Amino acid sequence: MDISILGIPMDLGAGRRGVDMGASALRNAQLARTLRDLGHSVSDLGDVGVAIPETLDKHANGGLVFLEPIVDACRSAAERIAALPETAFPLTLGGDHSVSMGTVTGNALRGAPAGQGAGTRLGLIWVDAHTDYNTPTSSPSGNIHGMPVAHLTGLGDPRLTGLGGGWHMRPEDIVMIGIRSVDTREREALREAGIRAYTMKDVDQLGITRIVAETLERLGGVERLHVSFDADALDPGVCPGVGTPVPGGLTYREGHLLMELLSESGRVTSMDIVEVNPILDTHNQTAEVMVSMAASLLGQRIL
Ligand code: HAR
Ligand code: MN
Ligand code: MN
Ligand code: MN
Repeated sequence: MDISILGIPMDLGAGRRGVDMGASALRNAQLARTLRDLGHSVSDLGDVGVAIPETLDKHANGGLVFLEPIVDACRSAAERIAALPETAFPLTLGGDHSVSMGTVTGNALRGAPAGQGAGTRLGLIWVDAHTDYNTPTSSPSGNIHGMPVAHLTGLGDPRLTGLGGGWHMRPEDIVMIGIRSVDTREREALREAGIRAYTMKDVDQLGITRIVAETLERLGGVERLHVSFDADALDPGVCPGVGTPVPGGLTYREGHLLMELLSESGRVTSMDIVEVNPILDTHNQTAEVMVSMAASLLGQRIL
């Protein structure tokens, strides 16, 4: 596979500093070399430009903290990804999870004819402790990393919902896995939208194997799948370097099995790794675990 790595070193969407260094930590954990050793051709496209928070005035624009620079970074990421050939596998490195508004949009627009509302159908597998389905009015924090999924489906602020020029995700094309932290108003909105979310209770009861089978069947009509992997989906014991840890997460093996089974499907065409926070990490463990997750998704096997 031709893998294109793109960094988006942005922590403007998170409530605390540090995930802007996530892309660097993932590169330092031998991401490119690991994927090359699997036989892939890997090109690192460098980073998208992101404003430096210390140079900005931290104000909330209609309930959205750092809205304008986040829109700019997401737009740059979307443009870079949309311009990649359809055969490339974009592997995007956050940054906080608000970068996914740019990466998912860019992947949907890849190979699509230009124009208002253009964009292809893309399945979204959201691996996260959180559902990230807040809107500016429901968000308890104003932090945009809690809002990307809502905006991808067209709910929320027009400056963020407009990144795809009228393209939006269909809620029925979204499946969430690893969920264990949902705000009250998010819960209602998710139910209303009909987004399938597998909680940690579901992981315990059904197991990853059945969840992946159901996910692939639910997304059966969608040709291309994007995996957006928030490091906090994994248990804080496995990935301590995250800004919003929630106990009771996926084990190391549950994470790998999820990636291995998705890899075997042959249908995943792009991936994000987000929310890695080296300031809060121990010896870059979280970045190393996330590199190993990417390797499993991209074909690494035990035997
Ligand atoms: N739900 C909370 C909020 O909106 C926190 C969610 C953000 N944390 C994340 N996202 N890491 O996955 O503020
Ligand atoms: Mn997230
Ligand atoms: Mn999260
Ligand atoms: Mn378990």
